[in-house]
Amino acid sequence: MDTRKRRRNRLIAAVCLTLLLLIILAICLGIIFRSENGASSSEVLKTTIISRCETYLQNNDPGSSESICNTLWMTFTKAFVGQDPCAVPPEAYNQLFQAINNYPSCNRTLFWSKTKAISHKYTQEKKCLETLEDTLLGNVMDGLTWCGKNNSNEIFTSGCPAWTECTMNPVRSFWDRSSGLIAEQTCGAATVMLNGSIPTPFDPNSTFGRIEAKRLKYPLVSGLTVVLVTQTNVTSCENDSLQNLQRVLDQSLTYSCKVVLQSQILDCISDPHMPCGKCW
Ligand code: DVN
Repeated sequence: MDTRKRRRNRLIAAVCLTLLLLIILAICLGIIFRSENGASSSEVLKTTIISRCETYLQNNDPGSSESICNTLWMTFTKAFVGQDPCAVPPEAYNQLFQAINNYPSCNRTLFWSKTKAISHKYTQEKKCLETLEDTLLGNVMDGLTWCGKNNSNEIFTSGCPAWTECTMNPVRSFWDRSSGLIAEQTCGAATVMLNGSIPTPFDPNSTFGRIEAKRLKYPLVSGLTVVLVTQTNVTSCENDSLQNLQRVLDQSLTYSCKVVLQSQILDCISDPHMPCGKCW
């Protein structure tokens, strides 16, 4: 009996030791894997955001407090970390936008829709107008993806809900909130660059159509100029979707529309002596 008991105890001890060794091996492999593959996605995102923030402030607001970028990161992550990635409403970012709220001065806001590249090339080269992505938060977040998950401190930069998968995802809610705020803060004459090479330059389901156009209110805003960017001169400002835009706008706003060849804008951008007003 004793021999059998001793043999059974030795087997149990061997199994426990094996399990313990496997657990230690798994932890070591995890640490090695992570160190070999560098930082976690959360650390990569934080580094990207903080460095973009610091670069933006160095270029645009050198005297600003050093703590702004950490405040940006902290209030940004509070909006979505630990949350279902399809249950993050635009209001989740309220604290972030209360902390960081720089907007273009009057007469300088440029909206855009399906013209991202040329709009940004224009604002970055000519410095006359500013898009949302030329503000601190828009600049820092442009092109990034992020989400969290229920009851977890993890931050993911892949595998997040797509733009149309669910409307209250962290990325889309950020852009909806920031777009609404820049429109509400717009004053004086506003401009929008629309794409004259597509059938509906004004898409009511776009961010500009759903959110921004509706928030341009007289008398804070005096009017809207549409710059209809075309490759050839076949498009006109009489396009049906532009008639629809005029119906969506506050009827007290002045409205104008101008067809402009993309080549004219690009020539203007590339000529540092050409004043902004000559680009269209
Ligand atoms: O006025 C601008 C600016 O203020 C911005 O905040 O909103 C306006 C531009 O948004 P928009 O009117 O929807 O214009 P677009 O060109 O249809 O979409 C702008 C961006 O939103 C796209 O470039 C996408 O961003 P990305 O991935 O290129 O960095 C994103 N987007 C819009 N619809 C999307 C989408 N991304 C994926 N799937 C979609 N269906």
